[in-house]
Amino acid sequence: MATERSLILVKPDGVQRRLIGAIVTRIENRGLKIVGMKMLHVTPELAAEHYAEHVEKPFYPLLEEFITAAPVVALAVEGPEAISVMRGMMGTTNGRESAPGTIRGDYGVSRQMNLIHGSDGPEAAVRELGIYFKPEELLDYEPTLGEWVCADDEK
Ligand code: D4T
Repeated sequence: MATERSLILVKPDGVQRRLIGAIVTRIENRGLKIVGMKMLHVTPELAAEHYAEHVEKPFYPLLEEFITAAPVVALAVEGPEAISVMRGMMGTTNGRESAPGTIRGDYGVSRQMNLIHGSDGPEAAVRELGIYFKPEELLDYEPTLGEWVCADDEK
């Protein structure tokens, strides 16, 4: 078991629909630790860096238009297996197919406007955290309730 960090974005639709609080609350309630948080406007250059694997895909122009259309909230989220825990909480890409109980399944019906991004593996997490955060913007602290979230051998 490993403590991991994941790059999470509340996408422009989540910001515009006033779901920042609902999404952050779910992350906190799950017991994950927020170690970085900022609001920013994604530029076309940043979008191309983040979505490098999709830049040549037919849907990319619309994806770029969407992700740059309003601010996002970027979060660095830490916890035991935080990457897969967050992916599970997010649900599948298309909100229409996402299970109830997931963020996308509870709040969305769209494939593009799917509210949240989360790193899909350890390498992606390191790369994406490096895109959105300077090292000094990721904070180390001991959460007061940490010892009641999971056992020492799960950290
Ligand atoms: P992200 O990367 O935003 O967390 O979403 P996923 O990991 O769930 O999905 P993805 O990488 O396959 O797609 C990235 C992003 O592109 C949007 N998209 C995707 C789109 O607008 N049209 C499409 O046809 C596809 C496949 C949705 C998420």
